[in-house]
Amino acid sequence: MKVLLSGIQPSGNLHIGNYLGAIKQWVELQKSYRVFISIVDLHAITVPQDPRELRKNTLELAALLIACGIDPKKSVLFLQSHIPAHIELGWILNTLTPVSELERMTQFKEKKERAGALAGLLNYPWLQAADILLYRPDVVPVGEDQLQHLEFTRTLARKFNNRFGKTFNEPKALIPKETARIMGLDDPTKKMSKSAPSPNNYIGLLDSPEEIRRKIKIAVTDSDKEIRYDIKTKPAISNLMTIYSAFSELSHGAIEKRYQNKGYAQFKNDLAELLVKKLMPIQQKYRELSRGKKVIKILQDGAKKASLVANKTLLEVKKKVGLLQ
Ligand code: ATP
Ligand code: LTN
Repeated sequence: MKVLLSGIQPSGNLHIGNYLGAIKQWVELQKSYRVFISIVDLHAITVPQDPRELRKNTLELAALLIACGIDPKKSVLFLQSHIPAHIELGWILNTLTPVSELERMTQFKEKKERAGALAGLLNYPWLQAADILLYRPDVVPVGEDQLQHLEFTRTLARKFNNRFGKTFNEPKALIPKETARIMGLDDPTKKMSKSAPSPNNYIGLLDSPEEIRRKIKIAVTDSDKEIRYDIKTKPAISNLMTIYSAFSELSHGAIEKRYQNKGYAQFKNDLAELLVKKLMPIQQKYRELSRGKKVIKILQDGAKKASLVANKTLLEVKKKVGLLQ
């Protein structure tokens, strides 16, 4: 079976953009891939975190991923910090990494403005490369913003192979097309983001029905009243249609037909009810999971399974590099 690996930061407020752009694909691909999902808590601390919040967000994310359909029987869900091999391989890859390449990374340049140029932020990419290469995945589903980190990973794999003999494959990025960029409800020119200044920007997976209805009601629309998909001239309604389409499996054309000669109010009302209905089972499952110790147990099992694969790769790498066993 082919292998898929992805990572997600436990930064709280998971929204429908994260769900449609990432998690939904992972869930679907469980049918055809051996899936590894790493909650990258060591990456999260490259920007300041409140320890209590970090613990809460990590458990919340694990429970939400399971509630969304990541099945611990099929897939390996684990915390990055539970597998020391990530840091060990990361260190070895770090010794092959020119500082200039790290300084050139868009994410580093952007985040250092906000968080300051800490070494952890600069060194983020070689840890991500280790996250990936340890599991020898065929594909790595990521958002467009991560393409640079994936290219960096592939370059490191090639470099290591050239120097020490064929060890790693070069994994491919897998980018979802339609839902790759769900835009903000309050500003359709920018992507929906949990770090947006206002929570009206996004629908959180844990938002209550009242919040969902309120946020959709006040979502920005375009100047005319037509429900028509045109990303250039009608970016706001097109974004809402993409959300509608993703949750209903109706095409943009079918939605246009359904809402011909009906105004935005009817469309928005139906979209809100669709979201309430589709998020309800996820929220229910999440609440059940949050009550017991089941999530912790799943993460412990995940760590056991992940470490078997990771330690095997690490041992091979250490031998090749000349580290005495
Ligand atoms: P922030 O919004 O604070 O920058 P984020 O929401 O992008 O963070 P990440 O943890 O970086 O959160 O992303 C998790 C996954 O969700 C990634 O694969 C990312 O590409 C995807 N994703 C995030 N926002 C969107 C969006 N608006 N549309 C589609 N996919 C998204
Ligand atoms: N940098 C990624 C998260 C991430 C990741 C990974 C994704 C860390 N390690 C390994 C895929 C594979 C992000 O910010 N979305």
